[in-house]
Amino acid sequence: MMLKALRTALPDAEYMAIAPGRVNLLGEHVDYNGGAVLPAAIHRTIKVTAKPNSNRLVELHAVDLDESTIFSLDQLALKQDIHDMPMPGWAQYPAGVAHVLQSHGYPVTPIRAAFTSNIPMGSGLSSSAALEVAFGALWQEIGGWSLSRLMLARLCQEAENLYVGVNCGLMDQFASANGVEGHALYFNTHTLDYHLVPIPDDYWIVIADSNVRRKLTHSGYNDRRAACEEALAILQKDLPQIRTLADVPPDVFDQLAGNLPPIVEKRARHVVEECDRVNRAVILLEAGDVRAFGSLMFETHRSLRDLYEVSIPELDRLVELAASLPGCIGARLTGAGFGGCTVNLVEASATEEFITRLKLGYSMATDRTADVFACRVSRGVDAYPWNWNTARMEVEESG
Ligand code: NG1
Repeated sequence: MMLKALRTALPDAEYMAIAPGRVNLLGEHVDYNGGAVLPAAIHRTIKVTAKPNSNRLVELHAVDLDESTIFSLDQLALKQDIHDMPMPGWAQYPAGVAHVLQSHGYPVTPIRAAFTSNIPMGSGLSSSAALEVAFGALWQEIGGWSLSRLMLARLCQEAENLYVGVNCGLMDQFASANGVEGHALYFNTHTLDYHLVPIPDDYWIVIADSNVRRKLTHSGYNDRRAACEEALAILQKDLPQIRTLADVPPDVFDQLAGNLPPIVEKRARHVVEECDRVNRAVILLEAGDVRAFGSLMFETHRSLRDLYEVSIPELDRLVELAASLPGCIGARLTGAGFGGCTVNLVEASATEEFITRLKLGYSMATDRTADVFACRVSRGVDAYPWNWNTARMEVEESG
């Protein structure tokens, strides 16, 4: 379906880029506190096809929204289309990437492009990062520049921070750019070092979308960031050597926690303990102790609910229901919170029944329907020359 619509929108495409969304297995709200995270790229993607233009214009068609816009590569700072009207919100992601690439000296090729996505929007699966990374890789492929995937992710993050105006960490773009099939990425957001952690293939990652679109994400997210900054500044008086909250061991935090205002203490405690959980979790996963890893997912959910206070009743219901179902060894909200999805770790043989029963339980406990799906852990972004007449449609359709 995705490819047919793309072919209709741009039959003479010459390039294709595919970028995945991501789910974060552990390490929530630590990527802006210098902690390590454990995301995995998922088998839900954004696909972009493109053909170079002979003028200075970028002509974009969002197939799923059936909306189009045209903007000039010479006037990106204005965030306007060629009729001097504000660009649609979705166009700011590719425009932001083009702007940042140009400002770093990479010549961006004007294009006609169409894109489609099966990553649910606004649900914590990083559809925006995938959109940025897809366009970044596409322009890189057309331009033929050598640019590491890490650098590409950083430029896309810069686009999101400075152009779109969302002050996010690097996790999302990193995962979309660097994902590896069957593996989570243990990524230190301070040093930018990472290594691969295999996910055992007798377990499935199951995502449950509460279908509560996120509200107050912006203000809630920024409040949490501000509390973390306040905590860091206070703790640095006693611990001048620390650069981020991730540098504070939990036992040291316990000794100094009384110096923090109560709300700030709760927020910082989540971060300090979550950083510690991720480090323990990786050792467990590498030792094959998936069950103990799953327990840490439940712990993270409690911490996000009670200390960081970013859960909502619907996400709590999904996690409680999951915990009661056979074969589920871990569940928690994923992403920023305030709505969106949970991530569940489920024994392969129990996955089908888990999905059916979770959906049923959720619709009985709330007046909503959840979208629940198992997902394969996929590779990161890819971009290459494309020709519809020689394309291997069946392979690409599954990617
Ligand atoms: P989601 O919820 O996937 O948008 C957000 C941030 C991440 C990270 C998580 C919390 C954006 C675009 N991304 O992710 O960088 O901080 O929250 O761990 O805001």
